[in-house]
Amino acid sequence: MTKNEIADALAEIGTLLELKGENPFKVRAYQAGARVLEAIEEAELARLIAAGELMSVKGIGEALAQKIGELHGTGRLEFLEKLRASVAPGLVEMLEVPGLGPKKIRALHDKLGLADLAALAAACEDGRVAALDGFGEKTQEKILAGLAHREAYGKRHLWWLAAEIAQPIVQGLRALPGVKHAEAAGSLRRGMETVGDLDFLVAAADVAPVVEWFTTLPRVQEVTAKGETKASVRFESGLQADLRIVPEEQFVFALHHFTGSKDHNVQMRQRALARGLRLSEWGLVPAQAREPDAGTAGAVPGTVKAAVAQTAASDRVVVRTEVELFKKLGLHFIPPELREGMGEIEESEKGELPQLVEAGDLRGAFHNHTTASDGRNTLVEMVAAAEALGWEYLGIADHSKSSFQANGLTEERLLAQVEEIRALNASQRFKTHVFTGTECDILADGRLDFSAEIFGQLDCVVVSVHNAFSQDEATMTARIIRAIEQPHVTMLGHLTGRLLLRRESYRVDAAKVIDAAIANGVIIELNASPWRLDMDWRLWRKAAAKGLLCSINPDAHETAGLEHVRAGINAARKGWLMKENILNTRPKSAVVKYLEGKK
Ligand code: DGT
Ligand code: CA
Ligand code: CA
Ligand code: ZN
Repeated sequence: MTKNEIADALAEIGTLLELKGENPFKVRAYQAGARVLEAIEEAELARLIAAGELMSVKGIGEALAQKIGELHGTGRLEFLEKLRASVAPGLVEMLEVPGLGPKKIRALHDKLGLADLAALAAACEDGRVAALDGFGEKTQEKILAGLAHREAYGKRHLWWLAAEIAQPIVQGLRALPGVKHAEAAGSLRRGMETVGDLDFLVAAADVAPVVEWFTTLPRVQEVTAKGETKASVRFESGLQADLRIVPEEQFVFALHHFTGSKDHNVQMRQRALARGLRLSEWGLVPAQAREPDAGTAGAVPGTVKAAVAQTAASDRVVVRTEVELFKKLGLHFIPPELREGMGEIEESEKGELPQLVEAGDLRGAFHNHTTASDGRNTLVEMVAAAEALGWEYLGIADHSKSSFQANGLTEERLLAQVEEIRALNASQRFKTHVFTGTECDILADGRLDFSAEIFGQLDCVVVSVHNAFSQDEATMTARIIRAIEQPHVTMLGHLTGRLLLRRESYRVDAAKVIDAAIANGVIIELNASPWRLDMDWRLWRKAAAKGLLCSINPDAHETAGLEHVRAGINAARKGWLMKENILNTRPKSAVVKYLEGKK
């Protein structure tokens, strides 16, 4: 386990102990231990454990040292597993309600006997929560709003988390005997920022063993359907998944159909009909294929499936790959990310689809945090991780002084970091070059946290909004435009501030900001954090065509966060972006030139 994962485990222990009403000193020891760990470098932690010297670190006593050692060595902790099992799941769920921490949940449980969200909602509705010491009307309202939010958002899941669940399942399906092909289709394959449910597709002759394997996966909480050719399950996280099993010759049609989107499918079917063909998840057949007699095996008379079943084998259009399927309809291959029914079929027909950016095109990334502000890994650790990814460069952009809640840097600390980075580059310790920078707050009136003189000493200036979210659209738009009009600004961070499934965007006129960014030669980032993916993919195609330059920024707060650029690549592809549209596909020398040209 990495030190950040261990820190998370310690923090979780603290939370669970607090939920159980344990001794506050014990609770605090775990919370403090988590923070202490974050300040130690990974290699140093390994050394301390190996040498048995963990207890020499201030804030780590015997109990913690033993648990850290166990987690580090085995990736598991029996103590934590038992603790999890001893706390009612309903209480843990309450932690996700904004405004509720372990202390309040404890009080709700002890004084009102509440143990799950349904009971909590009922108690809020009849005013029992407001009457409780330390709660009041305002808190009760906030809890109710949080519950309503949860209801609305709880139905979808972040692409990143859904992909983490889906990947091993696809691998597992492919490894089953008799399975010819397996893919995850649906919105996941199209790279949507959120996913409603997973759609697995398998080509196999023998259905039963595949269904058996799928419905007995470790994290399956409930099997909601189990039929002859399909099954549906719900995982512990609430995510649901459909599995469909088809004969090998139908696989490509089913894959295309269940990849969607619905709009894309409708247009494809119309296109097929215009060419005298009928396209469905079952196959591609001549539109005038004879209507079947009643009783065709497994097919409802009059349906396309029946038509396919009745069509002489020689009439059926044989297709082995999606490339061939598109070709039969006079089209070039359309990557799944573009299948949103937003003009991709027309462009494909003309042979004018873009050559979409790929993960391998990235040479580095900007906008990353370190322990200097609110990151969880040191500068050196971040650079080492970037080097391990094969990146030519890494841009650091810690928060600025107004973001005090994120330990933002003052001028003095920023300039000290610049020195540290220059020394690191000069030492040639890493192959990855480090660009200096800041994620500078855009103040409420559009001024910036640092002067032009400070900016002049940095390679890259990212400016972002982190407060006064409730401004009206005109004020917010003018504020952001004022910020990006200032000299030395390289790029605008997270345009709308949205947190997917958690927090709405602030109000801003994106079109106006895009025009201003282009006019001022400022980049807009595609923040690749799976919770942000901001600016939204729906805006990129038009913006890039107008000349806006993109940068895919992980906004990493720890080494593992650098890999979030994958989510950014997805969103960029959905936005029709090509390599040329993105700064961090350029080699270091070209990036240096670009940044210098901005000064
Ligand atoms: P999701 O799950 O809400 O994130 O979105 P999808 O796109 O994965 O939708 P889902 O799971 O309901 O269905 C998977 C695909 O199956 C969908 O993208 C297109 C296809 N599909 C589903 N229902 C229909 C339909 O009524 N008509 C057509 N043409 N295709 C459909
Ligand atoms: Ca789906
Ligand atoms: Ca589905
Ligand atoms: Zn930010």
